[in-house]
Amino acid sequence: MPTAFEDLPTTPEADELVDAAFSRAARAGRAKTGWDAQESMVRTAGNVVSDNLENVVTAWPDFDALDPFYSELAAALVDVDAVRQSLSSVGWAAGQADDIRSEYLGKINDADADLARKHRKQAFARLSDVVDEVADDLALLAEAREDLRTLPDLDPDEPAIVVAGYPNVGKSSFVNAVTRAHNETASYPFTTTGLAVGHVEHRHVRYQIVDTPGLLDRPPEERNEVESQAVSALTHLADCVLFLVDASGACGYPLDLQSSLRDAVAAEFDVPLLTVCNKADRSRDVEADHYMSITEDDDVEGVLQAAIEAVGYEPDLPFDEG
Ligand SMILES: Nc1nc2c(ncn2[C@@H]2O[C@H](COP(=O)(O)OP(=O)(O)O)[C@@H](O)[C@H]2O)c(=O)[nH]1
Ligand SMILES: [Mg+2]
Repeated sequence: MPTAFEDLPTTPEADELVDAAFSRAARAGRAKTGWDAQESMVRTAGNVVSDNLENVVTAWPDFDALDPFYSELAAALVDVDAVRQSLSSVGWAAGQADDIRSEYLGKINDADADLARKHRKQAFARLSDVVDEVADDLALLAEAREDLRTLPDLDPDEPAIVVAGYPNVGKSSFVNAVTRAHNETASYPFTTTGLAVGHVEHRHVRYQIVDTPGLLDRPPEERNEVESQAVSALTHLADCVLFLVDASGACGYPLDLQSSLRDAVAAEFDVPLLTVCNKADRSRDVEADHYMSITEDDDVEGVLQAAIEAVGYEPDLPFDEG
């Protein structure tokens, strides 16, 4: 399932667009002579500029209509207001290009071939100016597109189990272990925010298992603005949180710190949170909902099933299961 921004087409640079418009126009002109050639060049250049600018605008999804998970994640990565502003400027420029084409086609209509050539040159200069005026906007949109295309392959409509806990408690080990056990593709990192996702299937429902290094592995007050925004996006996605603790202390974080992080995460997420004591082969010395050892393969599947149960997902079946 493509993310909201995966299919955004490349945004042309201002120079590229002007070059493309004028060379297409020159080709159209070469097929004709005299007045006809000038008329055809203005029509073609105007169309190429306005169509391309219009396409940039229409390719973007409406931020207000996006699933909150994606609109918040997008806000973590790009300045949404700046993107909106640039889209509106580019839309304005598309309209200007349209107007210039009509205006100069009108002038050429009443002109002889010589005067038509002068009008055509003026029309080109004005088209070029209009595109130049939005050069910065086109550059901003091109950059925003690059940033947003890397959004993780998470589906707001699929149930999601979010795995949290301090570094080295076993989050990645858990995601990898359950993903492998279900013969699914391994999780992969989403570098911008550190999100990684694995999948498991249970009773024909696909669950997303989301690893959260750099996000839900430290106290909220230590997150920067982008991280806070990404966590906020995650709260829209999560259907259940697995909070891993390591009672053995091998992870390097004392238990009281781990407990207060768990309380902070529980307060942020409005979904069931299960406390899981991992590395139970080393220590079980903490109150938890589940005790597991990934290295010993002890109750890993049990924890996954408990999470799936906590999600309580009821698919809309197209038919009765009978
Ligand atoms: N003894 C023991 N070590 C574990 C267990 N689960 C993970 N580890 C080890 O803990 C370390 C950190 O695990 P990792 O999955 O990278 O933690 P993350 O930082 O939370 O993703 C690795 O060396 C794992 O092999 C476990 O159940 N028992
Ligand atoms: Mg990890």
